[in-house]
Amino acid sequence: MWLAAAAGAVAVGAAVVLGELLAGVFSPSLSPITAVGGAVIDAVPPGVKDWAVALFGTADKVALLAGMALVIAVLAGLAGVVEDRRRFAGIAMVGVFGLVGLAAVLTRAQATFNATALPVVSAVVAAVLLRALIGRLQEWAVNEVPAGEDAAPARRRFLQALAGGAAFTVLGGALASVWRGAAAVVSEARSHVALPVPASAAPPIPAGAEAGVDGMQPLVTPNPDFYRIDTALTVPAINPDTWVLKVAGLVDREVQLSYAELLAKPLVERHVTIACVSNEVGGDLIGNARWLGWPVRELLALAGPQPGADMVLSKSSDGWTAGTPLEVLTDNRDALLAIGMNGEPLPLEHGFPVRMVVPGLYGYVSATKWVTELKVSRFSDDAGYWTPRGWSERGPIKTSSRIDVPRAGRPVKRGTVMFGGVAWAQHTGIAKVELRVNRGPWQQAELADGISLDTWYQWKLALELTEGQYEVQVRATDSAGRAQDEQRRPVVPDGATGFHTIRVDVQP
Ligand SMILES: Nc1nc2c(c(=O)[nH]1)N[C@H]1C(S)=C(S)[C@@H](COP(=O)(O)O)O[C@H]1N2
Ligand SMILES: [Mo]
Repeated sequence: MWLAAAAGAVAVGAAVVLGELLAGVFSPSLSPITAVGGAVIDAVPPGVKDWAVALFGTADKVALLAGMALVIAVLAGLAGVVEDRRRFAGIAMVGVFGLVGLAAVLTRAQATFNATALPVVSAVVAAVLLRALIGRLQEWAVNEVPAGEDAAPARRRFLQALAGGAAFTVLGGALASVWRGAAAVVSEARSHVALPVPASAAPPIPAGAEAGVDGMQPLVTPNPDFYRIDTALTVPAINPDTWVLKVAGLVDREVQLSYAELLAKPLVERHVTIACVSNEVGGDLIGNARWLGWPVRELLALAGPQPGADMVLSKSSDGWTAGTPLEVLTDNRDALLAIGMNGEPLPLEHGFPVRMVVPGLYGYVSATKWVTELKVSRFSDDAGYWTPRGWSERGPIKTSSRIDVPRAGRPVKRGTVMFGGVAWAQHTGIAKVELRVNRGPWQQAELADGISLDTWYQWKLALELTEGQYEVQVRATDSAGRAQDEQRRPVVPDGATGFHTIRVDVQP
């Protein structure tokens, strides 16, 4: 019975630790343990909370985690014993644990679809491990009865698997808790950041900026839905109190900036749509947010770039770099050292405490998250992370457009069919969006007001369509009169081109 209980505890322990390690890799906000703990905190009556705080003081969270570990271990041990008595009964218990995890994840404020993956993965892994361990234990028990000497290999197999699982749980658990600790300290620091009132507020969103088509993506992308692209295996956890940005290289004087100093600067708030060079035509690696920050040109002016410099190599705490034309960082556009995203301090995944946001350039040459250094340099002397890996040295965003409605694969009814989507030409603006059906004449769509030249624009067009299959394409023209490139090109080396093309199935 005790061995079966140990098997249960190890199976579930290893699976929970795996979930935490995966959360460490992908995003701290996915942690199932954090979700369950958060749900417990929300669910207990205030009296119990007061009692816990009085009893454990600032160690209340550690006490909660220890309590959760104890409860999980006891229930998991029980699952082992039950599985040993009746096949699949323990697995059913593990399934219930998974459902509890899933429910906890779904009740969190920032619930996302991705967050549901980890409790499911953990439950499946726990069930497989439990079955494997109990299977070996039973083999050993069966062999022991008729002939004692046959028991040795079966016993070894069980004990080895048990020890392996236990070692993974302990070592993985230690690693996960170090990550957790670092991320928790930084999340706590982030929650205490009070974003200053901007000296220059974002211009209000024009009343006509929403095209008003059902099923379109929101004009301003909520933080939890904002695409995330980076090379960071674990999200860097940077304490804002110790963060400093160094400006060095070809400058008259080196400058250092602390987080507190940055917050005290006259900040500006602007809507800017950023995009990834890996965004396929029609893809979703693009998002629009309201960024709060200090213009990079003001910081560079303090340092005084020297003649001959033509690039700024921004570096992140994990060593990633981007090479941005000096000209773009010093012209009149709102290239920002950003600290806020849609009214919140930057989320950890999006570069907390400070990142760069540069209107008009793809992220890989401009949008350095967790930024810690700006080295004023020359393109002939330095290169950003992706340039030696086959991507272009320069990465201006290409004018493009996307059809969001009707959704791919969703048949529509004949008659008036509403089309809607977005178009962007950052820092130039969009002048015109057109659609064509089955390569017929281009028809001009109704273009919504832009928030600014640096954001995407929504558009819509109602077309009369009879039953049948249609190919619909979209084309944007920027405010300088340049139509988007028709030629289909892949994302490498400097961004995809071509018209977003969808098939529409119109039904009677
Ligand atoms: N430190 C760091 N910053 C980075 C990257 C990275 O890999 N590491 N990727 C860049 C790329 S390729 C893009 S498209 C944007 C994406 O920003 P987001 O994840 O906030 O949407 O971040 C940029 N900043
Ligand atoms: Mo990117």
